Amino acid sequence: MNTYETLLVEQNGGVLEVTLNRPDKFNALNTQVSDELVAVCNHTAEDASIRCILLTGAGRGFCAGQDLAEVAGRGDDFSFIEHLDTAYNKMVRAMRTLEKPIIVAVNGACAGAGLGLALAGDIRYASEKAKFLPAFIGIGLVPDTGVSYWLPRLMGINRAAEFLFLNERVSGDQAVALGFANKVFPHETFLEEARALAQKFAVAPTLGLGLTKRLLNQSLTATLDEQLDAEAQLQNVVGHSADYREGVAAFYEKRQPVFKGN
Ligand code: LHQ
Repeated sequence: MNTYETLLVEQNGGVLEVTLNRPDKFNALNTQVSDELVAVCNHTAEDASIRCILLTGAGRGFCAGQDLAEVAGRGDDFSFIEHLDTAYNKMVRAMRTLEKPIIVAVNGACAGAGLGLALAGDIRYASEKAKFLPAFIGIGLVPDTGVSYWLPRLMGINRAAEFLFLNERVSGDQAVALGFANKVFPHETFLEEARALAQKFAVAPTLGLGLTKRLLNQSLTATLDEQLDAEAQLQNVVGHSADYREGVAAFYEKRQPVFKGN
């Protein structure tokens, strides 16, 4: 396993629990954090014993977005393009192309590129203490880290415009109503709920989940014909897998299936 300085990383069974660990900075992002998250995704892709990632934050915040101390006052030669390409965009791409589920457990403030990080996961559970804030326009920036991609798709373009233009601060309940968080739980239990879901995924057909994620990713820009073709292609892959054979056998034998992930 790699060593990480900005993350706590612990494997429990088939779940890799990853905690953003800069609590004094509300887990604000810098290039090191995003590089380490890319390394976590690469490691997870290669290690068959990891079948799900659970991502959360240490302390009061989930992630306050860009660490402003690192970019404030940078001169005209600072390239936002280069910074985003080499840091946060790489992180989003690594998370979306990782063909294993990523659960994001939002424990507190989730702002700016931190919102983009949360949206790059597959399922979001929120604590009652979570608050979501675009933050970008608050400092005169446009959305980045995929936020302008996900929000119109998840909540509709009219609600996305309101949320982004007004820089609204919304609770977990509001995030569920708007369609970008899945569930909210009391702060005391929400991480246990997220862990329980992660353990479920850790014994699920991992290949099937991964290829479902691939289908969902491509559905966002595909035609119906393209999607039907992709479904048929990928069904032909999982349809020859050990987990499919086990699933059907367990159904007829009236027992719980034991999925190995392949
Ligand atoms: C922070 C931060 C932070 C450093 C709280 N940085 N210290 C941008 C630029 C360049 C290229 C790439 O892309 C981006 C994308 C972006 O992410 S833009 C958006 C950047 N983020 C923000 O503007 C959010 C700023 N923070 C906030 O609005 C609030 O702090 C939130 C809503 C996160 C939390 O509010 P509160 O619970 O009221 O806590 P607080 O404001 O008191 O903050 C706690 C501490 O965390 C505080 O430090 P201090 O030493 O005073 O206790 C903050 O300065 C620090 N902190 N966010 N992004």
